[in-house]
This record gives sequence, C-alpha cells and structure tokens, in this order.
Amino acid sequence: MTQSVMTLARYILARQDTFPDSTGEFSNLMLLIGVATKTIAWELRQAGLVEDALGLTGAINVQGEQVKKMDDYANETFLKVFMNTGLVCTMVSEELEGPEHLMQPCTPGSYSLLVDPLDGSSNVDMNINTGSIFAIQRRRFCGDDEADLLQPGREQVAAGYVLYGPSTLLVFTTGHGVHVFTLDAAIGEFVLSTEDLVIPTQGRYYSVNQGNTRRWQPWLREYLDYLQTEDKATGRPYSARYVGSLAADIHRTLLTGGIFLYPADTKNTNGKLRLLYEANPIAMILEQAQGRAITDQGETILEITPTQLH
Ligand code: AHM
Ligand code: MG
Repeated sequence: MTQSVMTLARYILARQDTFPDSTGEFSNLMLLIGVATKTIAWELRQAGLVEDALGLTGAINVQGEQVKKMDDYANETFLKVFMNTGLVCTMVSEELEGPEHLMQPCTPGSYSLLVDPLDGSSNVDMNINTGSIFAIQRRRFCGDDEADLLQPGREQVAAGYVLYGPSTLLVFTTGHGVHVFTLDAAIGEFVLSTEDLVIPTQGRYYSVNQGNTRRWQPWLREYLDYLQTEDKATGRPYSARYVGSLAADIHRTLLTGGIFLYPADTKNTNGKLRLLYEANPIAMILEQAQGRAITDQGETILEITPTQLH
C-alpha cells in the first residue's frame, strides 16, 4: 500500500487540530525552526565552497570561546527568521550576551526561544556533524526578562535539536513522545521518519571526553573502569564513541542506548554544558524517549532551577 508523506507542516497542523484553543502560534514557531535550520543546513553543505564560511570571526563570545563564522551565521539566521514575526518574544542564544527582544511588550503566555544555534562548532571545519539545540518556554510575566527565563526545564513547552550530518534530522518533543523528521532535499521539507522513539534498555556505547579523566573525581574514574570491565550479563565492556558534538552524541545514544557524560571536572567545576539551551532540551528529549538525564550529584536535570542564563 502507498504510504502517505507526513511533512513537518502536515504533522504539526494535524496535532494543532486536537487542541481546540490553539491559536496556531506554536505551530508556526515550530515551522520557523524548520526554516532556520534548513537555511543553516544549506550553508553548512557549501561551507567549503563559498568564501568566508569556515574559520573564526576573531571575536570571543560570552562563554569566553572563540566564535566561528558559522556560529555567527547560525545565530543571525535564527534572529532573522524570528524577527518581526510576533511569534517569539525573547530569544536567548549561546552567542548573545543577554536576552534579545523580538517583540515589545512581552505578554505572559508568549514564547521564549532558547538556542544553541550551532552546537559542536569546533567540528565544523572538519566536516563533522554539528547541531542546533532549542528549547521553547512560555513567558510567565512581563517584567524582568532574565528572571522570567530562569525556569526549570520541566516548564519547557517543547525542545529538540537538528543534527547536521549525512542527512539533516529534526528531533523534537512537545511532551508527547519524541519524533524524528528527515530533511528531504528534493522537496525541501522535513518528513516524518520515526514517531515515538524509545531508547533501547540495553546499551552498547559510552560517550565521554576521555581526555579529561585525570580531572575527574575518583568515583567517576571507577565508573568508567566498570563500563570497560567484561561482563556478558550486562553487555560490558561498552565501546567508546565520542564526536564532541552534543546533538550527534545524544542522537547515537537515543538510537542505541548507553550513556553520554559531560561531568564536572577540575577545569569545568560546574560541568561544561549550558543548562538552558543544551542540558535542559536534551534532558526533555531523553526523558520523553524513556531515558534519564541527571547531574553527577544524581539530581534530575529538568528539576534544577537555573541561576544564570549561560
Ligand atoms: P559548543 O556549544 O561551544 O559547541 O560546546 C558544546 C560542545 C558539545 O556539543 C559537546 O558535547 C562538548 O562541547 C564537547 O566538549 P569537549 O570538546 O570539551 O569534549
Ligand atoms: Mg553548544
């Protein structure tokens, strides 16, 4: 029998119909995430061919990291796509020092978009996978922006990532399972490839920057040793896989099970990954796919109250 083609637009609009009070704003917002990331995917595909796409801008961002030209491009793309749409009130980005107002005034209930526009960008010059990670929140009040944005991840309305690799994938959740769409370049549309993705219970891989082990606490080194120890019943030893792009390492973990870690160490005493636009959206995806996301103290990531934007 012929299968129907479920594009992102068709999927989102079909879901919107099941919420009688829906204004359609959220659907449009998700579709524009599709537009922004298709634009970034296209630029990444030709980055080695066009002038001035690879390498550094020479600037240092609010994280103290060197900004790549593609970081800048991806950040500008999200801003341009959402500017003057009336869909997103505030945008927070890894590449922006403070919140950016895209609408004035912000009303309670309107949306905030929190993004890492090009995650894993240290890989971009080597033609290795990168991603865009996003979280969507609702504004709670009109006043102080920053206080409003410091919401625990449990409050996220939706979250996801786009993985730029051999194909471009959009993985997202609105709190009702995790769905994967693949960009069909022939028609320029994201098309549903997997609905309700669930992580396998038995994993095969661990994923961590093993170069940091000497900076770890002793118990974590023992845990790594445990993963590397032979035991047929629990499928050990696990094999190591590490891309260094969160979206790629998480996508593999979603499909094959296992564990991804970026623990605190003596250099990054609070861990490296940023809570609002990296750890929280990824944690929502993992929980929705029946996995877990915890800190190295065992706290549930989605229950942490953030204390700062970055
Ligand atoms: P970025 O947002 O500046 O690209 O940094 C985040 C990235 C993650 O994608 C990845 O998990 C991690 O940093 C890799 O860090 P490291 O190079 O220290 O292993
Ligand atoms: Mg990042």
